[in-house]
Amino acid sequence: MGKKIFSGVQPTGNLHLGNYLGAIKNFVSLNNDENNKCVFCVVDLHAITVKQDPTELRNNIRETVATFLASGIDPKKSIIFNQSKVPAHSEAAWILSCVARMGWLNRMTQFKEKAGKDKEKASIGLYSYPVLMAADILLYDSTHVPVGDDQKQHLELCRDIAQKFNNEFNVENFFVVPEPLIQKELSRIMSLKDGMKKMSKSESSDLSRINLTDDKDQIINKVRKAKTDPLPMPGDIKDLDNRPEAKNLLGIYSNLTDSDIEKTLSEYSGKNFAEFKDNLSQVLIEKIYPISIEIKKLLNDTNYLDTILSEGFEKADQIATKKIKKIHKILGF
Ligand code: AQP
Repeated sequence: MGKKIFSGVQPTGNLHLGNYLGAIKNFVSLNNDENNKCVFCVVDLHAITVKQDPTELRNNIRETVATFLASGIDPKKSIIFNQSKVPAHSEAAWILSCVARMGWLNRMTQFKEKAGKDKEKASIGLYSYPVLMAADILLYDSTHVPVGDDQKQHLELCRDIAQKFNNEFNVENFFVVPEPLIQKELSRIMSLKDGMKKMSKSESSDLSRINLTDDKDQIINKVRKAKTDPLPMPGDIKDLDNRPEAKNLLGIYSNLTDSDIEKTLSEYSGKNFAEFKDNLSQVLIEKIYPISIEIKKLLNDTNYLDTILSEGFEKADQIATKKIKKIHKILGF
Protein backbone atom coordinates (compact mmCIF):
# COMPACT_ATOMS: atom_id res chain seq x y z
CA MET A 1 0.00 0.00 0.00
CA GLY A 2 1.19 3.54 -0.69
CA LYS A 3 2.42 5.80 2.06
CA LYS A 4 1.35 9.34 2.90
CA ILE A 5 4.60 11.19 3.36
CA PHE A 6 5.18 14.54 5.05
CA SER A 7 8.48 16.20 5.82
CA GLY A 8 9.87 19.69 6.16
CA VAL A 9 13.11 21.59 5.85
CA GLN A 10 13.78 24.95 7.49
CA PRO A 11 14.72 27.79 5.13
CA THR A 12 17.61 28.87 7.30
CA GLY A 13 20.28 28.91 4.58
CA ASN A 14 23.37 26.73 4.19
CA LEU A 15 21.54 23.52 3.30
CA HIS A 16 24.23 20.89 3.67
CA LEU A 17 25.24 17.31 3.07
CA GLY A 18 23.59 16.26 6.37
CA ASN A 19 20.23 17.64 5.21
CA TYR A 20 20.73 15.88 1.87
CA LEU A 21 21.85 12.43 3.07
CA GLY A 22 19.69 12.47 6.23
CA ALA A 23 16.49 13.69 4.61
CA ILE A 24 16.28 15.06 1.05
CA LYS A 25 17.83 12.02 -0.71
CA ASN A 26 15.17 9.91 0.98
CA PHE A 27 12.44 12.38 -0.13
CA VAL A 28 13.50 11.80 -3.73
CA SER A 29 13.13 8.02 -3.61
CA LEU A 30 9.76 8.31 -1.84
CA ASN A 31 8.65 10.83 -4.47
CA ASN A 32 9.66 8.39 -7.21
CA ASP A 33 7.40 5.63 -5.88
CA GLU A 34 4.08 6.18 -7.63
CA ASN A 35 2.14 4.56 -4.77
CA ASN A 36 3.12 7.33 -2.37
CA LYS A 37 1.51 10.71 -1.81
CA CYS A 38 4.21 13.16 -0.74
CA VAL A 39 4.06 16.60 0.83
CA PHE A 40 7.36 18.47 1.22
CA CYS A 41 7.14 21.68 3.17
CA VAL A 42 9.49 24.64 3.50
CA VAL A 43 8.93 25.22 7.20
CA ASP A 44 9.35 28.97 7.44
CA LEU A 45 7.30 29.24 10.65
CA HIS A 46 9.88 26.97 12.27
CA ALA A 47 12.68 29.16 10.95
CA ILE A 48 11.46 32.23 12.86
CA THR A 49 11.86 30.48 16.22
CA VAL A 50 15.26 32.17 16.04
CA LYS A 51 15.69 35.68 14.59
CA GLN A 52 15.74 35.87 10.78
CA ASP A 53 16.48 38.73 8.43
CA PRO A 54 13.32 39.11 6.24
CA THR A 55 15.21 39.56 2.96
CA GLU A 56 17.43 36.58 3.67
CA LEU A 57 14.45 34.49 4.73
CA ARG A 58 12.66 35.25 1.44
CA ASN A 59 15.76 34.15 -0.50
CA ASN A 60 16.24 31.07 1.67
CA ILE A 61 12.64 29.95 1.06
CA ARG A 62 13.32 30.01 -2.68
CA GLU A 63 16.69 28.34 -2.22
CA THR A 64 15.07 25.49 -0.29
CA VAL A 65 12.56 24.95 -3.11
CA ALA A 66 15.41 25.08 -5.64
CA THR A 67 17.26 22.46 -3.56
CA PHE A 68 14.23 20.14 -3.55
CA LEU A 69 13.91 20.43 -7.32
CA ALA A 70 17.65 20.21 -8.03
CA SER A 71 17.87 17.06 -5.87
CA GLY A 72 15.20 15.39 -7.99
CA ILE A 73 11.82 16.00 -6.33
CA ASP A 74 9.19 16.29 -9.05
CA PRO A 75 6.57 18.99 -8.30
CA LYS A 76 4.08 17.12 -10.51
CA LYS A 77 4.27 14.13 -8.19
CA SER A 78 4.68 15.88 -4.82
CA ILE A 79 3.19 18.91 -3.12
CA ILE A 80 5.83 21.57 -2.40
CA PHE A 81 4.73 24.65 -0.45
CA ASN A 82 5.72 26.97 2.36
CA GLN A 83 4.15 26.50 5.75
CA SER A 84 3.32 30.14 6.56
CA LYS A 85 0.90 30.38 3.60
CA VAL A 86 -1.42 27.70 5.01
CA PRO A 87 -3.03 29.20 8.15
CA ALA A 88 -4.20 25.77 9.37
CA HIS A 89 -0.63 25.01 10.52
CA SER A 90 -0.53 27.83 13.07
CA GLU A 91 -4.09 27.16 14.16
CA ALA A 92 -3.55 23.42 14.65
CA ALA A 93 -0.32 24.16 16.52
CA TRP A 94 -2.28 26.24 19.05
CA ILE A 95 -4.94 23.58 19.48
CA LEU A 96 -2.36 20.83 19.90
CA SER A 97 -0.41 22.93 22.38
CA CYS A 98 -3.48 22.59 24.61
CA VAL A 99 -3.16 18.79 24.28
CA ALA A 100 0.62 18.45 24.70
CA ARG A 101 1.96 18.46 28.27
CA MET A 102 4.72 20.68 29.65
CA GLY A 103 6.48 17.58 31.00
CA TRP A 104 6.69 16.13 27.48
CA LEU A 105 8.21 19.29 26.02
CA ASN A 106 10.62 19.66 28.93
CA ARG A 107 12.29 16.44 27.82
CA MET A 108 13.10 17.67 24.29
CA THR A 109 16.88 17.65 23.88
CA GLN A 110 16.91 19.89 20.80
CA PHE A 111 15.47 22.78 22.80
CA LYS A 112 18.09 22.27 25.48
CA GLU A 113 20.86 22.27 22.85
CA LYS A 114 19.55 25.25 20.90
CA ALA A 115 18.55 27.38 23.89
CA GLY A 116 21.93 26.74 25.51
CA LYS A 117 22.62 28.08 28.98
CA ASP A 118 20.36 31.10 28.67
CA LYS A 119 16.96 29.41 28.44
CA GLU A 120 15.19 32.53 29.75
CA LYS A 121 16.09 34.37 26.56
CA ALA A 122 14.95 31.65 24.14
CA SER A 123 11.70 32.32 22.30
CA ILE A 124 8.55 30.51 23.34
CA GLY A 125 8.38 29.35 19.72
CA LEU A 126 11.70 27.53 20.07
CA TYR A 127 10.26 25.69 23.08
CA SER A 128 6.96 24.76 21.42
CA TYR A 129 8.56 23.99 18.02
CA PRO A 130 7.77 20.23 18.26
CA VAL A 131 4.05 21.00 18.68
CA LEU A 132 4.04 22.95 15.41
CA MET A 133 5.89 20.03 13.83
CA ALA A 134 3.16 17.69 15.10
CA ALA A 135 0.50 19.97 13.57
CA ASP A 136 2.33 19.93 10.21
CA ILE A 137 2.39 16.16 10.12
CA LEU A 138 -1.08 15.42 11.53
CA LEU A 139 -2.97 17.83 9.25
CA TYR A 140 -2.09 15.67 6.24
CA ASP A 141 -2.94 12.26 7.79
CA SER A 142 0.69 11.42 7.16
CA THR A 143 1.59 7.77 7.69
CA HIS A 144 5.36 8.17 7.36
CA VAL A 145 7.80 10.97 8.10
CA PRO A 146 11.32 10.79 6.60
CA VAL A 147 13.69 12.66 8.93
CA GLY A 148 17.26 12.58 10.18
CA ASP A 149 17.99 10.90 13.48
CA ASP A 150 18.03 14.29 15.28
CA GLN A 151 14.25 14.60 14.76
CA LYS A 152 13.36 11.18 16.20
CA GLN A 153 12.37 12.55 19.60
CA HIS A 154 10.10 15.19 18.06
CA LEU A 155 8.35 12.53 16.06
CA GLU A 156 7.74 10.46 19.19
CA LEU A 157 6.15 13.54 20.74
CA CYS A 158 3.94 13.92 17.65
CA ARG A 159 2.77 10.32 18.12
CA ASP A 160 1.97 11.01 21.79
CA ILE A 161 -0.02 14.13 20.89
CA ALA A 162 -2.02 12.28 18.21
CA GLN A 163 -2.86 9.44 20.59
CA LYS A 164 -3.83 11.77 23.45
CA PHE A 165 -6.15 13.78 21.19
CA ASN A 166 -7.78 10.62 19.80
CA ASN A 167 -8.31 9.22 23.31
CA GLU A 168 -9.37 12.42 25.00
CA PHE A 169 -12.04 13.28 22.42
CA ASN A 170 -12.99 9.67 21.82
CA VAL A 171 -12.24 9.87 18.11
CA GLU A 172 -10.41 6.65 17.38
CA ASN A 173 -7.93 6.96 14.47
CA PHE A 174 -8.89 10.61 13.77
CA PHE A 175 -5.25 11.58 13.80
CA VAL A 176 -3.10 9.02 12.06
CA VAL A 177 -0.20 8.04 14.33
CA PRO A 178 2.80 8.44 11.98
CA GLU A 179 5.89 6.27 11.69
CA PRO A 180 9.35 7.78 11.39
CA LEU A 181 11.42 6.82 8.35
CA ILE A 182 14.99 7.10 9.58
CA GLN A 183 17.85 5.55 7.66
CA LYS A 184 19.44 2.64 9.49
CA GLU A 185 22.96 3.58 8.58
CA LEU A 186 24.30 7.09 8.66
CA SER A 187 21.17 8.73 9.99
CA ARG A 188 23.28 11.55 11.47
CA ILE A 189 26.06 13.19 9.45
CA MET A 190 28.64 14.78 11.72
CA SER A 191 30.62 18.00 11.43
CA LEU A 192 33.82 17.83 9.37
CA LYS A 193 35.59 19.58 12.26
CA ASP A 194 34.24 17.52 15.17
CA GLY A 195 32.93 13.98 14.79
CA MET A 196 30.88 14.30 17.99
CA LYS A 197 28.77 17.25 16.73
CA LYS A 198 26.16 16.98 14.00
CA MET A 199 26.73 18.82 10.74
CA SER A 200 24.54 21.89 11.06
CA LYS A 201 23.51 25.05 9.20
CA SER A 202 24.02 27.28 12.19
CA GLU A 203 27.60 26.18 12.98
CA SER A 204 29.72 29.30 12.52
CA SER A 205 32.59 27.57 10.68
CA ASP A 206 31.76 26.96 7.04
CA LEU A 207 34.54 24.35 7.02
CA SER A 208 32.38 22.16 9.27
CA ARG A 209 29.95 21.32 6.46
CA ILE A 210 29.66 20.66 2.73
CA ASN A 211 26.99 23.08 1.56
CA LEU A 212 24.78 21.96 -1.31
CA THR A 213 25.84 25.15 -3.12
CA ASP A 214 29.60 24.59 -2.74
CA ASP A 215 31.72 24.61 -5.89
CA LYS A 216 34.42 22.06 -6.73
CA ASP A 217 37.27 23.95 -5.07
CA GLN A 218 35.29 24.48 -1.89
CA ILE A 219 34.48 20.76 -1.71
CA ILE A 220 38.14 19.77 -2.23
CA ASN A 221 39.35 22.31 0.32
CA LYS A 222 36.81 21.27 2.98
CA VAL A 223 37.53 17.56 2.57
CA ARG A 224 41.28 18.22 2.70
CA LYS A 225 40.86 20.21 5.93
CA ALA A 226 38.39 17.75 7.50
CA LYS A 227 39.56 16.49 10.88
CA THR A 228 40.92 12.93 10.95
CA ASP A 229 43.31 11.06 13.23
CA PRO A 230 46.92 9.94 12.69
CA LEU A 231 46.12 6.21 12.50
CA PRO A 232 45.76 4.39 9.16
CA MET A 233 42.35 3.08 8.07
CA PRO A 234 41.31 0.05 10.13
CA GLY A 235 40.26 -3.28 8.63
CA ASP A 236 37.41 -3.90 11.03
CA ILE A 237 34.33 -1.73 11.56
CA LYS A 238 34.61 -2.24 15.36
CA ASP A 239 37.90 -0.35 15.33
CA LEU A 240 35.99 2.76 14.29
CA ASP A 241 34.16 3.01 17.62
CA ASN A 242 36.56 5.55 19.10
CA ARG A 243 37.31 7.27 15.83
CA PRO A 244 34.20 9.41 15.13
CA GLU A 245 35.77 11.56 12.38
CA ALA A 246 37.02 8.54 10.42
CA LYS A 247 33.65 6.82 10.86
CA ASN A 248 31.80 9.88 9.59
CA LEU A 249 33.93 10.31 6.45
CA LEU A 250 33.75 6.59 5.66
CA GLY A 251 29.99 6.69 6.17
CA ILE A 252 29.58 9.64 3.80
CA TYR A 253 31.71 7.91 1.14
CA SER A 254 29.79 4.64 1.52
CA ASN A 255 26.41 6.34 1.30
CA LEU A 256 27.33 8.33 -1.81
CA THR A 257 28.74 5.24 -3.54
CA ASP A 258 25.69 3.13 -2.53
CA SER A 259 28.02 0.83 -0.64
CA ASP A 260 28.45 -0.03 3.04
CA ILE A 261 31.20 0.82 5.50
CA GLU A 262 32.57 -2.77 5.57
CA LYS A 263 33.05 -2.74 1.80
CA THR A 264 34.67 0.70 1.87
CA LEU A 265 37.00 -0.45 4.66
CA SER A 266 38.09 -3.46 2.66
CA GLU A 267 39.06 -1.06 -0.13
CA TYR A 268 41.04 1.34 2.10
CA SER A 269 42.24 -0.79 5.03
CA GLY A 270 45.82 0.04 6.06
CA LYS A 271 46.00 3.07 3.76
CA ASN A 272 46.38 6.63 5.00
CA PHE A 273 43.68 9.28 4.79
CA ALA A 274 45.20 11.33 1.96
CA GLU A 275 44.25 8.89 -0.80
CA PHE A 276 40.81 8.28 0.72
CA LYS A 277 40.16 12.01 0.98
CA ASP A 278 41.06 12.54 -2.69
CA ASN A 279 38.54 9.89 -3.68
CA LEU A 280 35.91 11.27 -1.28
CA SER A 281 36.26 14.70 -2.90
CA GLN A 282 35.81 13.14 -6.33
CA VAL A 283 32.65 11.30 -5.25
CA LEU A 284 31.26 14.47 -3.67
CA ILE A 285 31.99 16.42 -6.83
CA GLU A 286 30.26 13.74 -8.89
CA LYS A 287 27.13 13.57 -6.70
CA ILE A 288 26.77 16.97 -5.03
CA TYR A 289 28.26 19.45 -7.49
CA PRO A 290 25.56 18.83 -10.19
CA ILE A 291 22.95 19.70 -7.53
CA SER A 292 24.86 22.90 -6.76
CA ILE A 293 24.87 23.91 -10.45
CA GLU A 294 21.14 23.21 -10.77
CA ILE A 295 20.29 25.18 -7.60
CA LYS A 296 22.12 28.22 -8.96
CA LYS A 297 20.34 27.89 -12.33
CA LEU A 298 16.92 27.62 -10.69
CA LEU A 299 17.60 30.62 -8.45
CA ASN A 300 17.81 32.78 -11.58
CA ASP A 301 14.15 32.01 -12.28
CA THR A 302 12.38 33.22 -9.15
CA ASN A 303 9.03 33.36 -11.00
CA TYR A 304 9.22 29.63 -11.63
CA LEU A 305 10.06 28.91 -7.99
CA ASP A 306 7.21 31.15 -6.80
CA THR A 307 4.80 29.37 -9.14
CA ILE A 308 5.80 25.98 -7.69
CA LEU A 309 5.08 27.36 -4.21
CA SER A 310 1.72 28.88 -5.10
CA GLU A 311 0.54 25.73 -6.92
CA GLY A 312 1.65 23.68 -3.92
CA PHE A 313 -0.15 26.07 -1.59
CA GLU A 314 -3.50 25.51 -3.38
CA LYS A 315 -3.26 21.76 -2.91
CA ALA A 316 -1.90 21.83 0.64
CA ASP A 317 -4.42 24.42 1.81
CA GLN A 318 -7.33 22.33 0.58
CA ILE A 319 -6.21 19.26 2.55
CA ALA A 320 -5.28 21.16 5.71
CA THR A 321 -8.44 23.32 5.79
CA LYS A 322 -10.62 20.22 5.50
CA LYS A 323 -8.85 18.66 8.48
CA ILE A 324 -9.05 21.81 10.60
CA LYS A 325 -12.82 22.02 10.00
CA LYS A 326 -13.16 18.48 11.35
CA ILE A 327 -11.03 19.47 14.37
CA HIS A 328 -13.37 22.42 15.05
CA LYS A 329 -16.35 20.07 15.10
CA ILE A 330 -14.65 17.64 17.47
CA LEU A 331 -13.68 20.45 19.85
CA GLY A 332 -17.16 21.99 19.87
CA PHE A 333 -16.22 25.31 18.23
N1 AQP B 1 23.63 16.38 10.36
C1 AQP B 1 22.52 15.81 9.93
N2 AQP B 1 22.51 14.50 9.61
C2 AQP B 1 21.38 13.90 9.16
N3 AQP B 1 20.21 14.56 8.97
C3 AQP B 1 20.18 15.87 9.28
N4 AQP B 1 19.21 16.80 9.21
C4 AQP B 1 19.70 17.98 9.63
N5 AQP B 1 20.99 17.87 9.98
C5 AQP B 1 21.33 16.57 9.77
C6 AQP B 1 17.87 16.52 8.74
O1 AQP B 1 17.56 17.46 7.72
C7 AQP B 1 16.15 17.71 7.74
C8 AQP B 1 15.92 19.19 7.68
O2 AQP B 1 16.47 19.79 8.83
P1 AQP B 1 15.99 21.24 9.26
O3 AQP B 1 16.46 22.22 8.31
O4 AQP B 1 14.53 21.25 9.41
O5 AQP B 1 16.55 21.50 10.69
P2 AQP B 1 17.70 21.01 11.56
O6 AQP B 1 17.59 19.55 11.84
O7 AQP B 1 17.71 21.85 12.75
O8 AQP B 1 18.97 21.27 10.63
P3 AQP B 1 20.34 21.89 11.04
O9 AQP B 1 21.21 21.88 9.86
O10 AQP B 1 20.89 21.25 12.25
O11 AQP B 1 19.98 23.39 11.33
P4 AQP B 1 20.34 24.25 12.58
O12 AQP B 1 21.80 24.45 12.55
O13 AQP B 1 19.57 25.50 12.34
O14 AQP B 1 19.89 23.48 13.77
C9 AQP B 1 15.60 17.08 9.02
O15 AQP B 1 14.91 15.88 8.68
C10 AQP B 1 16.81 16.77 9.82
O16 AQP B 1 16.64 15.61 10.61
